[in-house]
Amino acid sequence: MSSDPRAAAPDDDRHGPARAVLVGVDLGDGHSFDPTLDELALLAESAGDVTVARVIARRRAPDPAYFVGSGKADEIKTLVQMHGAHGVIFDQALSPAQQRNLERHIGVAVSDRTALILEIFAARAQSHEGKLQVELARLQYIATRLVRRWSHLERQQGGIGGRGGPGEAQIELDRRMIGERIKQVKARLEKVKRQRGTQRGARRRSGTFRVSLVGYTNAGKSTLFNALVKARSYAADQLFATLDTTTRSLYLQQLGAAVALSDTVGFIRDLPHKLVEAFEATLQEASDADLLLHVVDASSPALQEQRDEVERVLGEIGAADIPQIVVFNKLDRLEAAPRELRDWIERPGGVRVPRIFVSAREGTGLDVLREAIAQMAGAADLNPAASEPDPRFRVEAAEPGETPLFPASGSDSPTLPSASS
Ligand SMILES: Nc1nc2c(ncn2[C@@H]2O[C@H](COP(=O)(O)OP(=O)(O)OP(=O)(O)O)[C@@H](O)[C@H]2O)c(=O)[nH]1
Ligand SMILES: [Mg+2]
Repeated sequence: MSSDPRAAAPDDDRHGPARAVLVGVDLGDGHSFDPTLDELALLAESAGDVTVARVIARRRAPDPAYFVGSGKADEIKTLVQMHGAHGVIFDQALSPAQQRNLERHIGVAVSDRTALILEIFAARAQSHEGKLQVELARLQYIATRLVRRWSHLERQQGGIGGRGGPGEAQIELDRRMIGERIKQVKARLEKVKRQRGTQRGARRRSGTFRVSLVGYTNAGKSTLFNALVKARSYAADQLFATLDTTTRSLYLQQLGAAVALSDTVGFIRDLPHKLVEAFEATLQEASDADLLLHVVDASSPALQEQRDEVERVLGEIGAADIPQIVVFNKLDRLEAAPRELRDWIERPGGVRVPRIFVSAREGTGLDVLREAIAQMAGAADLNPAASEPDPRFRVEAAEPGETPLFPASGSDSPTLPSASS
């Protein structure tokens, strides 16, 4: 056993991806537990690590010192040495003390699911707002643990090494600096939020029907978004490929009008609470929508758990009562084709909502989906009398005082976007 805490310092000589040992602990009913650790492996991969071994433990309650028992801790240590692993990742949240003890015992960096998710978010954030939100979540995570050195905040990437290395020194200073920084970031986020609120307000007043794609991470939201609006939102076989909300106009022939379609950040089980809080502004896009397209990976063995988790987060952000269309995506991967591409499915509470089977990748079922969106938008009472036309599609009067409802053909007035079907 290594008694030198520096043994847990990041291995800076490492080249290529970090080798990780994954650990999951079954704490019995009422605790989320994935016996395959597949999702954690995908998270690790999304953070640039490779999984070299998986360890499953069973306990009635977490051990206060090591989370797992000392026998398991030894087993993990042996695996780490055998595979030359750079770090260990736990599927459950570790207390700062457990993390420190494990690092000392095993001799490599130890992190948990929360840290991993935060790291992925930090690496993915693109927009100013996204970056601020991630920084706030990380600062809050660190502030509640208070074992990290300030230098860790500067690190944006770098595999397990970037998450390792506890530092006892300077904690008091860190604490104050973190507190100050949190205040700054919150103030800046407030400003961005106001701007976003103004934009949303304009969209609402315009009477445009707002549709948001929501769903578990990797369900295929961005792929579907791209297929529907012919855009190129970043889609990839990574968890949290999308962090920023993108909105495009989607013209629906069946409706004879355009709706606003937004692609949003994906949800995941045990999403760190601070992260949900920090991403409030982004998630607001979903809670303000008139209709949610709940995209589900129909080929996932964890389909039900994933749907439940999404419903739970929707409840948390106040979006439980928004009408839904459940979109069963990845139809091309299903062994048995469904009898109908469109039927009904129950949401929690027994509400029946339309379910549409699609393959965003192959384009199957998209017309049925467009039709369903058009029906919901058509049935919605948008109170057009009180609304102004959407400024993006406003038709300028040809002569002062003359306001044509439709642009005369051949006029150079802006025209409606062409049908995407
Ligand atoms: N076979 C198949 N794969 C699909 C389909 N739709 C999406 N995928 C794949 O699923 C993976 C995830 O797709 P994304 O569109 O990035 O998923 P997302 O829901 O936006 O994911 P996040 O942004 O990470 O939350 C990609 O590898 C896609 O190519 C589909 O209809 N069939
Ligand atoms: Mg996406």
